[in-house]
Amino acid sequence: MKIKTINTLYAPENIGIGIVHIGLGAFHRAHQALYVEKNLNRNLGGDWGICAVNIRSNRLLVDQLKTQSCRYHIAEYTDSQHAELREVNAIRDALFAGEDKDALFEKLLSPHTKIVTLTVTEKGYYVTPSDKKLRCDDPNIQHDMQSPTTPKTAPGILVEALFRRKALGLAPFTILSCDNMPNNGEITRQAVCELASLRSEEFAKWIKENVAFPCSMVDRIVPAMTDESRARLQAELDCNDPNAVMCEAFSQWVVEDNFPLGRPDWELDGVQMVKDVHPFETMKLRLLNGSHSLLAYVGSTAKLSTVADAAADPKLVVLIRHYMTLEAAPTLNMPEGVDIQAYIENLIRRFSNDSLQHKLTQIGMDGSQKIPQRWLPVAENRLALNQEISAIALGVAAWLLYVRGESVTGQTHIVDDPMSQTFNEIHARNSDPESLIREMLTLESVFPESLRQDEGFFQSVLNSYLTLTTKGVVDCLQFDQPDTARFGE
Ligand code: CS2
Repeated sequence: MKIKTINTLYAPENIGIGIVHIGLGAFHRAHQALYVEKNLNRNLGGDWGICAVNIRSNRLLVDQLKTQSCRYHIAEYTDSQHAELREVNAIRDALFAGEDKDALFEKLLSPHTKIVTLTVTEKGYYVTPSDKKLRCDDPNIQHDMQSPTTPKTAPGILVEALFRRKALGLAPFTILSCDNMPNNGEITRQAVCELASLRSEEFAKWIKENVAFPCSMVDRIVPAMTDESRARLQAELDCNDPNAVMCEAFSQWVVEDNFPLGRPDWELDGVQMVKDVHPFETMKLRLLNGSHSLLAYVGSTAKLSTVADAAADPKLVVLIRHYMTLEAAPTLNMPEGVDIQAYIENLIRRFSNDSLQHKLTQIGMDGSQKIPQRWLPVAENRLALNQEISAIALGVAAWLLYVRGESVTGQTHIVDDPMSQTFNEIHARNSDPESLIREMLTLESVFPESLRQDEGFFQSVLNSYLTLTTKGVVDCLQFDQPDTARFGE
């Protein structure tokens, strides 16, 4: 095994905090914090250190990080023989802001805080996946409406912090979403402004006019850490760090360049600072994340456990090649200079990285929040042109089966999704597949109107569901290897 180690070059104790990050998980540690680390290394210091915060879960990680002055390691695996082990000190403080958020507000109200970044997952924005409107009926949002000074949600925290900054005459920080949603900056703005307008229209108008919500596309495969992966890091890299993260070598970050209070000179650290992130976001969401979700749901009906297992199955590779090349790619406005064929082949290589034990169940969680941006715009777009959507139909069918919580052969699994209760109820009252699929496809928060009304969509999903449940997954995987010369038709 070839291991390269990279150490911090600056003095961590001299770093100022300019960024507050909400959502301290493995992804943040392996992605954004790495770009900040590179920036601090290159500049031999600076004031763009991070205060990383968890507002709901994972207090243990915060406590553990603090016991080692927030220093941790990233293990980047190119393959099972090549890895880079990097020391990271970019996170300068960590907070768990459960019931008591005073320390968090102190940071958010500091004039030194110029940027607030977020990785709170799709559901952490409290918007309805199909139309991206704030979910005012959610109990946590209701709480934040009634008690705005003691908020529980990320949008509520941002609104209260902006309110207090405005009252103090402090310029508002820039809010940068780093979650996998198209137009993530706009979605964040929408959630924050809707909540703020309940306090006063004038305040919401002030936010609209004064707060920047740049969009960003984030990309790096970072499986959740497990005892097994920690043991591997120890055995293979001699890394005995409970807070270490393991990920692939690939990393990409494309950020809309809109930071009124300034930003790190990230363009020198490999970040693509651009005017319009949208083509990058849709490309990545529909191709990478869309294929991931296909592998997760179809792969789990084939009883596979990791992405690498699924990518080792030739039939599943044909499925995602078909999906990407023939269904998703023709719906994209590709970013300038990107060779789509090479992008697709590179994704398949990345999925085959067998040193990452990326569990299909991790990708399968929160499907109700993910598939509306990964597959459904592709389906809408293609059905409007009378084009086939067989891979997406199979994906939706496999997902609808997955959320039953019980496989065709009777094995049960946990359905980790904010809508799991609804799925349970729908499955319980529909033993007949036709009525089941009909009712599922009427879910307004998931399916846009055009798909809810599309008989062709219903039939395709139903056919796949019937084949999946009566004949099995192998019969569903009769896709032809796409002829790449036909690409873009
Ligand atoms: C995955 C993503 O869990 C999921 O839904 O599709 O976390 C994926 O690994 C990243 O977006 C890759 O950049």
